[in-house]
Amino acid sequence: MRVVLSDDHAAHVPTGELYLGELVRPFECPERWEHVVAALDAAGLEDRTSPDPLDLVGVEAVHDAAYVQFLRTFWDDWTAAGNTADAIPTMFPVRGLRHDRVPDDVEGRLGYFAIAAETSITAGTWRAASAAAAIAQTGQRLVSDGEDVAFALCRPPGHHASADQFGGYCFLNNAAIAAHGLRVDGADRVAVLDVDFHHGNGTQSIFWERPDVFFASLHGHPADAFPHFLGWEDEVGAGDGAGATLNLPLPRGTGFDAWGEALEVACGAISRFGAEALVVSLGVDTFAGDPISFFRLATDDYLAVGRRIAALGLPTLYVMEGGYAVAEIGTNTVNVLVGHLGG
Ligand code: SP5
Ligand code: ZN
Repeated sequence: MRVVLSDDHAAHVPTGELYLGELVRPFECPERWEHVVAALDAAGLEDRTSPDPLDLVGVEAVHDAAYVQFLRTFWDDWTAAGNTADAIPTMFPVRGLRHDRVPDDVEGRLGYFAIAAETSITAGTWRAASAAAAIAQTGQRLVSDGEDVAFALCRPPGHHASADQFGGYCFLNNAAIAAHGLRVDGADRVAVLDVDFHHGNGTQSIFWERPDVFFASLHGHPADAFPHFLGWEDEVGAGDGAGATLNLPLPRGTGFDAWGEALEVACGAISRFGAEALVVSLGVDTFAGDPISFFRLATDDYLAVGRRIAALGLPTLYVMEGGYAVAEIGTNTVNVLVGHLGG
């Protein structure tokens, strides 16, 4: 299996994460990447590729140009204003406030383009986030050019990033960029299967009105879990995209029996949709030992996840999303890939 990855992920190292009233060591950390690479080594998945340069046209097909410009230039503006610490948004254009005007003020713009205050922007955020998007694009092109399956080891993750907002540790929506790229490079219908513990609000919103990209997500019910404000089962898409979104929210304590049944439902829907290519938003924060999530999957279950996805028989790009049980993230992630390959 081709694996696309880059050391540039290490440029994004936030100092702290605002969590339950404290600044804690961020759950989304560079060690996650190291453990995945070590597990790839251990499994003999050593066919490594560096990303091609970022294709900005492909990025701006799913993100607003003004948002991309914000991400690229924000750190310079923030430091020019005299700030030295990581940037944490504190005020947002919520109910009753306007979001048709972008503030000039650096703090105002930070909140305008954000969904949550647990995600910091640092000096190296653009470097890492743009490299992650380039990794997804390179993996996508490998699949479009005929690889059966590839793995884009993206960090930071992407599925919470919408057309114009960051948060949930995400800046550019790597999976959405790849899904759109698969369309451009020849697949008439593409599916995104999001198996991260959290609802992929960004991916859903990007494809909400599109009939050509099916989005299916298994996740902790938004009544109980981040991102709190999207991911109910009555969200099915709109306009031309009505029926091309499938949400399978699941309760606290969900183990592999119930989770696997939901995966079966999602896979059935993807087959009926007639997808010609697949992007998997691969988060392993469904693991029982995950520190911020509440499903109960075991390490061996991930082999069965990969086998079921492979049975779809689609050209597939796996894109790394979440997973915060750092010591186990490598084995859990690689088990999906090994299962896909028939192990
Ligand atoms: C890509 C990804 O997995 N992003 C997840 C971002 C979640 N950030 C918010 C975490 C807050 C979790 N609160 C859990 C409280 C447990 N008592
Ligand atoms: Zn997650």
